[in-house]
Amino acid sequence: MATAADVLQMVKDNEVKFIDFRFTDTRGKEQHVSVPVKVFDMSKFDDGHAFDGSSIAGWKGIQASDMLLMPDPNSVRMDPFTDEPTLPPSPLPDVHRHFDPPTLEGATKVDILLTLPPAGPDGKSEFQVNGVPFWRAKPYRATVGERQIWIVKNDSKYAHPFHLHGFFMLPLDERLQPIRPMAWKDTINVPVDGTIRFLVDFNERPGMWMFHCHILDHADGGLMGHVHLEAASPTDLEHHKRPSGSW
Ligand SMILES: [Cu+2]
Repeated sequence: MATAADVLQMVKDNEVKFIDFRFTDTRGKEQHVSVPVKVFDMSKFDDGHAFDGSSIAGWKGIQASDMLLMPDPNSVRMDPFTDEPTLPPSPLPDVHRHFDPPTLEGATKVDILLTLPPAGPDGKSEFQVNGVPFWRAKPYRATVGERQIWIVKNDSKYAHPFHLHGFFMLPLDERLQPIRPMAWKDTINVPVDGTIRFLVDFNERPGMWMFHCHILDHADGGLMGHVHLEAASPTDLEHHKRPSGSW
């Protein structure tokens, strides 16, 4: 538990020049107001910091928008992204989300080999996924409700941050057990001469989903692919409907 006194000590120790008060509005957008350190003292923790909330969506109009922001000493952090030493209260959660390990039994295995064959007589080279660059590849297939375990081996002399659209990936170890602590990943690096393994749960949203190396030159050079996720029943498609014109 940090106290107001701890915060003032932190200000002193780090020669902080500005305090950035941050809060999240009703719609989940982060808002902030910066003040020079000379107007920041113990009274801010008792009296709050007065500000005008009229510019915040969904809050009161200008005639009724005087508000008080009450700093929480427990949420204080040094801001690493400013030139001047700045204290923003921008807390990271201490407790991460818990989830039960998904069932791996019955998951379909998909082997992926990433290569960069030597350049041809024309001097051109292309990255390949299972022996073909993106422009000659057929989509990989899955059906809604299917779990797949992808084993992605890198035989090229470049690392490839592997990114899959639309679904998160659960990293697995050599025994195909979840790596602890478990985390759903958006991108997983495949090191040079390395292999990654992950579980993906294609549980909704049929359609064409892309995967690619997140080094965009590699993606452009052929290291991309598609997963054609087919609907298992008409209700899968219901879920996929969007208002026209939006994507
Ligand atoms: Cu790459």
